[in-house]
This record gives sequence, C-alpha cells and structure tokens, in this order.
Amino acid sequence: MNVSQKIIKEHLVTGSMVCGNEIGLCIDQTLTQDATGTMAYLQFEAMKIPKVRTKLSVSYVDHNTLQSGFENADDHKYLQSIAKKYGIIFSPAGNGICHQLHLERFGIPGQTLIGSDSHTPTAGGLGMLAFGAGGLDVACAMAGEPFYIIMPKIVKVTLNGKLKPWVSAKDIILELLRRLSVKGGRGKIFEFSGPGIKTLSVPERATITNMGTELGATTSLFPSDEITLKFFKQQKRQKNYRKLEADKNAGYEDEIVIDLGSLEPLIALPHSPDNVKKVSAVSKTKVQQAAIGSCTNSSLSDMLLVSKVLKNKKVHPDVSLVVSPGSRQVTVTLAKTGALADIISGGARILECACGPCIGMGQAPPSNSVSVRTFNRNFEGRSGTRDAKVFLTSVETAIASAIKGEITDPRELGKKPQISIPAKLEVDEGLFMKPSKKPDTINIVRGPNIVPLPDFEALKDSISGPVLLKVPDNITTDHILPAGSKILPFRSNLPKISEFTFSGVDKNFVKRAKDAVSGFIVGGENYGQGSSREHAALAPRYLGIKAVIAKSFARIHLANLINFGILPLTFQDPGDYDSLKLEDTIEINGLVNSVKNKNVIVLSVLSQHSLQIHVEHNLTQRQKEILLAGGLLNWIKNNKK
Ligand code: MIC
Ligand code: SF4
Repeated sequence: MNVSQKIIKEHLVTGSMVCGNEIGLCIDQTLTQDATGTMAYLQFEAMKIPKVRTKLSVSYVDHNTLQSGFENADDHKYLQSIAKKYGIIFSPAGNGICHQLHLERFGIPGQTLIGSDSHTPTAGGLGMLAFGAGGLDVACAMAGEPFYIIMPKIVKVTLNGKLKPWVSAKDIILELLRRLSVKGGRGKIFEFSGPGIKTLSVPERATITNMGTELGATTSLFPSDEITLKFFKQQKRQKNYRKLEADKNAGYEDEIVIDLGSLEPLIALPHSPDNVKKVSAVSKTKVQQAAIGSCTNSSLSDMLLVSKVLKNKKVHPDVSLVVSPGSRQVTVTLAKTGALADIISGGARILECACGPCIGMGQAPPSNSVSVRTFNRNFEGRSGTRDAKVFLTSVETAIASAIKGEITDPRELGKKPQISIPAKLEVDEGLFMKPSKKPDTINIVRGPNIVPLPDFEALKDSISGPVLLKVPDNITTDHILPAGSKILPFRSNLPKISEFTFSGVDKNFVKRAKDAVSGFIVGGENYGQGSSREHAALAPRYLGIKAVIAKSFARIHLANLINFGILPLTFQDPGDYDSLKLEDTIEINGLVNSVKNKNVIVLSVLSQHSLQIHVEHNLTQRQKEILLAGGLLNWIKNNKK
C-alpha cells in the first residue's frame, strides 16, 4: 500500500477504498481558526455534546486579529470560553498561524486531521492525512462523527534530483500548478515520493502540501521518515514520531515526475495561482510591495533566509516590505539569534504572527500597484486593493525583488547564504490554553456579534425563481463571499455578512436576491474553488438561493452547499450553460422524488417557452438525506428524534 491507503485503511468507518466511492473516516484531530471557528462552534453547541470526542482539537486565533472594532475581540472571547468548556486547546491571537503551529506542536504522522480551513493539508508535510472542510463538518468530527469524502485517486509525485541554489520548495508546487492548473488536483491525493524528497525539510514539504490546495486536491502528503524525525527532535516531541512509508512497489493511479535540478525560480501572475511563468519572463517589473509570510512560507528557515539576505542591505525605497513570521517560536528564535535585528534594520515592517495581508487584514497595496507575495492565493481583490496586481513567489524571489525594487530572479543576488537551523528550538507551550478541569463552571461569553444561526426549512417539492447571477469558470469563494478587514469581522453574524455576498462581482446581487426571495446561480467549471468558508454557502442560502447549476464544483464548496441545503446541480450537456441567461425564470417540479430516486432533474426555463434543460446531481444516499432535510443540522436533529 501507499502511505495514503495505509492511513485511510486505519481510519475507514464506512465504504470501501475504491476510487469514486464515498468513504467515512474516523478523525483523530481537528483544528479551527477564528474566521470559520465561531460558526463551527455555534453549530457544535447546537449538537449538545458535553466534550469533544476527538483525540485532540485545537482552536486557533490567527485570521481576525486586526480588531478595528469590538467584533473580532468578542469572537476571540467566545472562542476562548468554548475551548475551555468543551475540551479544546486554545491558541490565542499572537501565537501564530494555525497551520504553522499545528505542524510545530500538534501534528502526528499517520493520524487524520480535518480543519475549517482549506490549507489544513499543510500537516501532510509530516505525514498526516489532513483535509480542509466546512465548519459544520469539523463540528461533526468534534462530535465523534466520521468525515466523508469521495475516495480520491492517489497520484505519486516522484521528485528526482536536487534543487539548484535559489530554487525552492515553492517553485516545486508552482511547477505543479503550471502543469496541472487550479482544477488539476480535483478528486486526487498527491503523495510525494522519490529520492528528491530526502532533500526537503518538513517546513519545505509543508510549503508544497499547503499549496496542493490551490491544485484543488483532496489533500497532499509526504511519508514520515528520518527527515520527519529530525523535525520532531527539533520540536522536542520525538514521542509523537512514527515512521510511515509506502511499501516497495506500492500501487498508484497515476504518476507525475519532476526533476528538481531542472527547475528555475517561478512566479504566479495575477490573478490565479496557476498563471505560472519563469521569474525571468517578468523580471524588471517595478514592485511597490513585498509581503513575506502566510501559512505557505513563514517557517524559521524562510525567515532566516530573509535575515541573511537583508544583512547589511536595505529594502529598495519604492518598496514596502512586510514580514510576518509564522509563530511565536519562530519570532523568539529570530530574536534570540539576532536575525530579527537584521530583518528590522534592513527596512522590513514586522507584523504580528498571523494571516494578516494574506487575507486582506491590513497592508492593502497601493492603487494599481504590484505586490510580490510568498502567499498561496492571488485572486483579484483579495489583497484589499481591487486593481492591485499580486504575484506569488518563493521567499527567495520576494526578498530579491524587495531589495532591487523590481521583480528579480534571486540568482542575480550571487552566492546563496547558508542557513543553519538550531538542533533544538525555543519550545514553549505556555501560551496555549488548556481546557478547564471543571467545565460546568465555565460560562460561554457571547458579545453582540455572536448571532445564532436561523432555522432552515426542508427541501420543497417545487422550486422556482430567476437566475440571479451567471458567472464564468473558476469562481472562488472570495468572489462569493469576500474576506478582508471590512467583512471578516461579521463571520459570526450571518444576517450582516450575507449583505456582502458577491459584492465584488455584482453590487446588485443582494438586492435582486432579496426581491426575488427564491432563485438560482449559474456557474462554470470548478465553482467555489479556494477557501473552505461555509459562509459562501450559508449566505446564499440565507438569501434564498435554492440551487447552483454549474459545469462542475470544487470539493469543499460542494460539501458546504449540501450541508446548508442548496442543491448542487451540474449540466448534463455543458453547452446548456450558454442557454441560461441572467433573470431567466426557472422552475423545477417533483424535486423530492427526483432527489430520492433519480440522478437527472429537468429544469423548465419559463422565460424561454419552457425550454427544458437536463441537470444531474450525483448525490450519495447520505447527501440526498441531508438535502431533503434542508441541511446537515436539520438531518442531525431529525435523526436524534
Ligand atoms: C483563506 O485563505 O482564504 C482562508 C481565509 O484561510 C480560508 C478560510 C476562511 O475563509 O476563513 C480558507 O482557506 O479556508
Ligand atoms: Fe491564513 Fe492566508 Fe493561510 Fe488562509 S492562506 S490560513 S488566510 S495565511
């Protein structure tokens, strides 16, 4: 067996390990972050379970740390009290970015993890089988329920050779994005293998598994080997190490081979992580901002590289360089070794260990500017500046560009400095908060921004309404429900946040939806790619969206639509996408029977002489029941009765 099969087999609760089958997995660990966590815990509370039933659950605060009003601070207090009461470890704001911290302190090879954040597969860097999921799925896992996925194809990614100086792990994943696109990983696990993996440390491996999410992959992982053991020793938690490698001659559904020695520094151009070119192809482009950090590139070795390159140099006067280390451990080590001083003297602006600019929480770049970022997403407008052009690169390319003031191939900097990581790091768990030993004494703190979810009705037999929006391929959840400092504070307040639905795509969408009361969205391929935010399903549901009719869906968003009772329908003939127009009136009758017993549903387009369009749903039995109940929370309530 390969590594993925070994972990799946150990955790299989329902279904069989045959590609395309729905499988239920027992989940060992969960993580949440504050932007999705508040909603996840509101849902967990509704399940009335006294204590989480996982081996470990951690609640991180790392997204909404700007606190320009009371909302985020209120959310943090709510999360802290929930964690204390329900047996969850709490990581307050300032500790660092969830994925970096989970890697450092909690991840365990061979275990399963789901997180209410799409980059949870970062933990695949140390041999965990880790998935991003909607908050409700994470709440269910905390309640001891299995996590359901469609058994993916397992693709072997063989890395041969060794990276050349100034070429990095980020360039490996950018190369995969260049070859496969943001749709290329759908329904797949990428399992890394080959002699080249022995040249990559755990943080480098984690940069790759982190951005496997941008491929649309179900997850990505590396084996757990002597390199992993070294990482565990540095983190002083050798007891958590377990060797886990693929059997000799293990089978895979497909294989991709990359010769590391042939890679060059790469860069993703605006506005998609798969718009990848060689850095040399866009060099000399003037840069106004460089941002180093995020869950993709904020490890100690990333930061030490920044300090070495900046030593005795200054950032170009036209560039604002912002640096956010991934964790307190990283920052403390930088401080104690003096590396932080070199970063500061070099002209960097040091930010809190948090997501920060990656999710538009501050540091929006100037109008019409170029921002070079070591992050994982460069969707239009995500930085907070609609006309900014965000390029994604390695730390090497970002720091070279910050010094030169233009996009620069880091090989132009001459000899690459040596980075040495101390054998043992500054480990201090004192700022993680343990759950209470007397949970009954803990009261949940609810500020005015914590608004419970409304009840949603069961699926109706007939639905009708206008097409309220028609969008092209690869619509992201950032399009559906943007983030950023103005909107993120309302993640625990559905009525308020729904006002921003599709706000960057069509300013009139919300008004149209409210006027119509019930309606449809028409989408292209890969609808809902990107983040795991269930708000991108919840808000449309709240606004009366009954179905999304698309050419295809991204995995996490599809699960979220079903969880909140929105029908995800695909065109039987993708050509029918062209027939549907904005404001066409659609009607579907006999829906309950169709969902229960058929895969094909007929839409009547009343505004086009009752033109009939055939759409499919391909739902599993479990998903059908959830949709019929009007969503997963209703289904859970019905099944408890
Ligand atoms: C993101 O990178 O888009 C986020 C913010 O981390 C999201 C989660 C969210 O929307 O809160 C993700 O990737 O799932
Ligand atoms: Fe945070 Fe950005 Fe990572 Fe999302 S991608 S978890 S916003 S650092």
